[in-house]
Amino acid sequence: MSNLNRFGWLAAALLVSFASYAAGNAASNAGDIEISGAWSRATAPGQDAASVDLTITSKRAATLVGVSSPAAKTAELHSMTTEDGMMRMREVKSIELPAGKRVNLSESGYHLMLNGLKAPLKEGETVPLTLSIRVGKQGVVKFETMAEVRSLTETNDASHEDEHMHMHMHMH
Ligand SMILES: [Cu+2]
Repeated sequence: MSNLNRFGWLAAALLVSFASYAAGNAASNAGDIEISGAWSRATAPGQDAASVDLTITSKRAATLVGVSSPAAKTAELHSMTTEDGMMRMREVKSIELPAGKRVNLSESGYHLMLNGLKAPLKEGETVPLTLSIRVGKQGVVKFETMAEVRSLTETNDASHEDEHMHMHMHMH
């Protein structure tokens, strides 16, 4: 991706951040939600989908109900389970965020899925994400965060083999 594109994204993300900051203030307790550590792995040649992991802590019970990114045609909430020794992932409508509990998506068996990437993800870039979170009866509030793109060989605590299968499934 060219630098121009990257700066374009950043500028767009900043504008959206201001907009959602204002929206966040309107919903009085939006500041009670903390989103951190978003990251994705650089894509392999031909790979046009990527999974994103991040951590959300909400002071009050909340529900993650959606995600979008200007970097992808569509984005979904996914669960990943092992069935008969095969890693399977499927779209889920929501992910619960219990009050005061630090929820790391991948540790909980979830991830965000970016489908139809508009450009390959390269190490060192950042990918803007908009999370839709329902907080109590206040309705859905949008939160901005940036996912850091790490090297293709980056692993988290999941085994490398699992990650490989994960990636492989998305390429088919
Ligand atoms: Cu997935």
